[in-house]
Amino acid sequence: MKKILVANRGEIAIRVMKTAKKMGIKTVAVYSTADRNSPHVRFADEAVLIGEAPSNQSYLLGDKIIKVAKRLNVDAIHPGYGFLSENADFAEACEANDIIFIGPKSKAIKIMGSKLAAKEAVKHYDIPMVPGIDEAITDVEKAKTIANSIGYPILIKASAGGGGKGMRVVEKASELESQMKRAISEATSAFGDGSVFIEKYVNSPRHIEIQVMADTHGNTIHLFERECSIQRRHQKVIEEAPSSVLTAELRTKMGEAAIKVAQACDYVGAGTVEFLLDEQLNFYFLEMNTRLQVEHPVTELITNTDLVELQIRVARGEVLPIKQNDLKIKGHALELRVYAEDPLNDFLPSVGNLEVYQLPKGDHIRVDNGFEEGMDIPIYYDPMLAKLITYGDTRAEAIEEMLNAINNYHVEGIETTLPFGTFVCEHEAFRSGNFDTHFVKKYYSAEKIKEQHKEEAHLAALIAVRQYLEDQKVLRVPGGN
Ligand code: MV4
Repeated sequence: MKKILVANRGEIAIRVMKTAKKMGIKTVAVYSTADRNSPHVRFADEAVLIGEAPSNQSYLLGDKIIKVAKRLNVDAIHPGYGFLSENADFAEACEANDIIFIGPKSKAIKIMGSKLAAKEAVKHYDIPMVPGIDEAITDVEKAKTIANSIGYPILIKASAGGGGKGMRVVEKASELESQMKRAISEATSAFGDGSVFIEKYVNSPRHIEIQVMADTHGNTIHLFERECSIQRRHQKVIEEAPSSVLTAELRTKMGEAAIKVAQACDYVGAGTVEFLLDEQLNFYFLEMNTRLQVEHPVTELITNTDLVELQIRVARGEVLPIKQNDLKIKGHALELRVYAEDPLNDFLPSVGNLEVYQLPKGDHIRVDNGFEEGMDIPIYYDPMLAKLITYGDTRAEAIEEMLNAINNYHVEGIETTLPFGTFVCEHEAFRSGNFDTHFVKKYYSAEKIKEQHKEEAHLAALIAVRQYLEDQKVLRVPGGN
């Protein structure tokens, strides 16, 4: 494998290219007209313009990307996350053109892309699942019978949905019929598939996911868990590894369950198995993501692994160089997703120019960054600028490192989620580990950030006055003795 095309942009494109370069593999970038001056274009050995700014005219054009790959004699394509990373047809098209798709086979992508097909695949492996029905429901009376048997509140979920899209909570029987009809019509228009199913609603769950890695020689390992409960409208904002609530025994059980889920779909490569953890520490299989996830760096830091290197080795047909017993958790890692969004304006995208953009530096700081000072923020794509990752021997140290790193991350010209990171890391519920997926709804408001800004301004004023008085003291000396 001499040359890899990275079919992505921003921080993940650069991150993948860094590992490829480390392995002596040439890299090809593809870019849209909006990304002409993006760092990932300059970082690659070769770069090809593939279309106009909108994703469906550029980064989603699988056929055009494959044409570029063939023309440049590319051996493999790494899809990153988002875009074509979970597109089974693209994975198949790569293989049909003798280009290695650095990811799972299309069969696994198809199975795990449907929540119902995923449940069907894993149910023979004795994996704990939320009580409910594991087939598409169209008949309201049948739905009512099932809902009564599992007890309200229930969740209606779209089989083709994901990331919270197509989910509706139903508190009582009288709401079921109208909510089901809405769920089916929404799923049909959003996903082209109106299949919905019912689950018992797990109150105050934590979102725990297990990283798995499988080679083509029958070896599947897990690389422990990530806690992703700090979410805003199903968008993860802070992730960490390990979770502050998992016991060693629970970690082993969830790791083994995740490996079985991967085996259930003959998985190859890097994948993530998502679970819900309830207040009694029961875990339930939710879904499997068949891609390298945004938050993978926290796993890399506590296991001292390079997951992209493992992906490339597996794609080259190598036996996994790591055995399960080789893996140990060391320390604690925290990731803050730095979005160009305004926490004081309902996290709406903040467009503009990165007039100042200076990254924090330090032994315990990693910034997977996709932007440079002076760049404009394109409006066409996910507004994530970078991922700020910090490491400590303990969770408390990782949190302190994060607070310091945020203070040394200087951005002017746009608003970002950095102040939100400070709010979370200073909050007692987060610091104590006593939180769930309702943290943001429960504790956050824009007022909290405004209070934070006031305190910072007050502190800055005090420092300025003290400095002024110090200077005055020095200035008074010439007249005195
Ligand atoms: C659930 C749940 C509670 N009960 N299913 C969210 C998106 C996808 N990963 C599945 N998700 C959930 N499924 C049952 N039966 C809670 C979540 C969930 C969540 C729900 C609302 C708000 C934020 C959430 C974050 C993670 C998981």
